[in-house]
Amino acid sequence: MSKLIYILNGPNLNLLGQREPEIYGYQTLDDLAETCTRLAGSSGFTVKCLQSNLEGQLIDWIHEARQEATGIIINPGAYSHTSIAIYDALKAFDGRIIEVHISNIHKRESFRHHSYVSLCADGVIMGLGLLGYELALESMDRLLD
Ligand code: CA2
Repeated sequence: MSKLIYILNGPNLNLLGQREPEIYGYQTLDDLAETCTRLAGSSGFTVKCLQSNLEGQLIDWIHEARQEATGIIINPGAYSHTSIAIYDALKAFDGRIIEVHISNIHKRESFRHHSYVSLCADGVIMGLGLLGYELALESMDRLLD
């Protein structure tokens, strides 16, 4: 059976490629989904790429992943820094979790330096742009071997 990985993106990441390219680059969320789907296919994975601006929706998908997925790659956006609810939901997930940030959150404002999600992630990749998601998928492949 093919391993299913959820790739979850949080608030404002639907704007990728439309604003602030100096921080977030020129690629869109659709480009990202296409790259991840292709990369996953060559490793024998299936990916489900989802984005929401709503905290509750992200939590519902994490609960859904408990039944369906072997791993979660998540960029919780600004909820990384605020959401104990997303942290609690991820703690109830038994598979592997990799947190991705497009920017290096430690090089930015101090309110971005702490992430609740990092407390339950197996690994954190940041500052490498959208390449971070590709590296997360490769790492997931190795972690789930
Ligand atoms: O670096 C990251 O990936 C972040 O998770 C992005 C979040 C930010 O709040 C985190 O501190 C770090 C913001 C996402 C906003 O995405 C945009 C993309 C394009 C244009 C405008 C916003």
